[in-house]
Amino acid sequence: MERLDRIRDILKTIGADGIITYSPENRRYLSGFTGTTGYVIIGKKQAGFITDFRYTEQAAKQCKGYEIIKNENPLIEYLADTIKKYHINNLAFEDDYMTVDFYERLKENINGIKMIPLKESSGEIRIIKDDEELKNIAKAAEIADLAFTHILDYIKPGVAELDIALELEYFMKKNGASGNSFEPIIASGQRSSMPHGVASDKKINNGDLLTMDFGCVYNGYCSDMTRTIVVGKANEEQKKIYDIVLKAQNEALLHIKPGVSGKDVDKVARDIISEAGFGDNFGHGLGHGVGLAIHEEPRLSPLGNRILEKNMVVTDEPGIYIPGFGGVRIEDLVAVGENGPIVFSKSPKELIEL
Ligand SMILES: [Mn+2]
Repeated sequence: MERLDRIRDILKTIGADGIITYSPENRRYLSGFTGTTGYVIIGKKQAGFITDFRYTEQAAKQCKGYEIIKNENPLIEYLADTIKKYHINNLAFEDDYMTVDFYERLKENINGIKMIPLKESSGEIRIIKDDEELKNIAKAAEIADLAFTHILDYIKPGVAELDIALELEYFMKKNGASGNSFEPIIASGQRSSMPHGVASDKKINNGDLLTMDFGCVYNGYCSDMTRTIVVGKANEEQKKIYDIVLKAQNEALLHIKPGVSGKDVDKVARDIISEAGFGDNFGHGLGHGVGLAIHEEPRLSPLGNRILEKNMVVTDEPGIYIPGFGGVRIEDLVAVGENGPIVFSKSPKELIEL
């Protein structure tokens, strides 16, 4: 199985010959298991899926190439036995997920076996998407696009941000999504200067900037998009800020291709915003990877050293936020194609005045 080969290659680079993983995303990615409890242990030749009686039948159907092991209590002994049975000497683990308590109990039960934190390698596991993953992400983006078109008819002065959030979620679920990929950010008027202003009971006023950042989950895969509109007629300052962000977003998009670092793409947008005089008002990274998790590798930010490769999926989402005035963010979801970006988000980006 391709994914098992890939993880074994990653393990080699950190001197490990096995791994225990149970974060929901890595568990699903490596085993195919969609339930909520289960432990993946991969050795040089074997792979095991340990779960309790509630899930053994499901695991047997979903986890191809895995030995299904039913655990009783104490769980930790079943894990330790499997690690020993697979002759793992250097066991990688998810240091960004495993609790200290779990780490200590496992270590106690596998004495002599070295435990190696995945650290940065953790982000490498799911960083390149296969065709099926790309299809799921594209579908999740398509549902979000439909929801955006739908919501434009719904928005009018007097409607609360929370109502917009609820309507988006309802619409996306009605159209095949299993849920939001995160709590929608619906920020209007002065609230739009808060990059992560989740929906409140504030009602939309005429003349408000309205930032909507949302996405859904389809077959386990996330989408993420942002559009900012003006409810009513935009004033000159709103238009000016919007145009700068749009220019930064479009220019950065053109630089999303194999061989370029996340940092370089971020710089393209950041330079445009800084030169326009708003460098201090763009206080977050340009984008992030998206897949089974809403935020994953690679990062497009001043710290993004990872070189982009074909079939990574990232967001391009510059913004300008001015306290007391409001904010603008525009975000597309994009796959890194062989020669440039493949943009999943199809919603228009010209300023919409409702
Ligand atoms: Mn995003």
